[in-house]
Amino acid sequence: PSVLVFDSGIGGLSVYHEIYNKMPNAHYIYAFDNEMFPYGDKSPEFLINRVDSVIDAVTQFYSIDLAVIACNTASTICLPSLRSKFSFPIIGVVPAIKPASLLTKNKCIGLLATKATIERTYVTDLIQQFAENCIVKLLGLSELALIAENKLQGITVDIQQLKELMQPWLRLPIIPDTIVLGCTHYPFIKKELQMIFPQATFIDSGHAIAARVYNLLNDKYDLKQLPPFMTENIVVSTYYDQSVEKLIKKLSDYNLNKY
Ligand code: DGN
Repeated sequence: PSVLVFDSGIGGLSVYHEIYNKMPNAHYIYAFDNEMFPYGDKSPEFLINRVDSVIDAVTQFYSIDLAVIACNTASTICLPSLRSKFSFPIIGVVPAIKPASLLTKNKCIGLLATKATIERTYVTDLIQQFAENCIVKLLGLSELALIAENKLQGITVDIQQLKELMQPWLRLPIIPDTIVLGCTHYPFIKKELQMIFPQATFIDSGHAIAARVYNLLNDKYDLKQLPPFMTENIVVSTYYDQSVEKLIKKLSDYNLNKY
């Protein structure tokens, strides 16, 4: 089976990584919209059209059995229109509020995401539905995704800068003991975030998404019986520049090596 993983940047790689570990014998196409990165400051209307047209362009070249919108910012807004347009299953990522509510001991959860994600009614509804008995602190930041992108390109994370960004939570009388990484870029800077919140448990959605993808595809293909997929995995970007060149080199660590 051929799986498309999509994000605005390299964040979706954290999700891809989980899926690949569970299902190494599928074929992967990783598409990222670096021309329009970051998505966190774009309007819902813009994102609906843009994601639609990027996915559409990819399907002109590759046949897709399942697509993962590995971007919270896009998933909270684009899924209905994508599902009405494309016939293959489309899985989105949403912040892991529900598992966080089951894990928290001090009943204080932190949700770290892009500004766009924390403003969505989708997220407010999730909180109301699953974390009503908890205090949920929202922190929408536009800088973090870029910090994660830079880290993947070899630029060390400035812990002092990160600490500044986390001030709103560091000043709280009760600090969240469970922090939801509501943007797929953030697992890449989990180690640094953990240094700032040493007591906290961090949760992202990658593992759950991988299980979902596996189950859906396993119904159609008997995955255990499938031979290893021999075709190279593919990376597609919407804009080509030197930073993409550097990234592509880096992507070979993730078994994604063809541009
Ligand atoms: N990785 C994306 C997300 O999960 O929301 C968005 C990052 C961005 O474009 N700012």
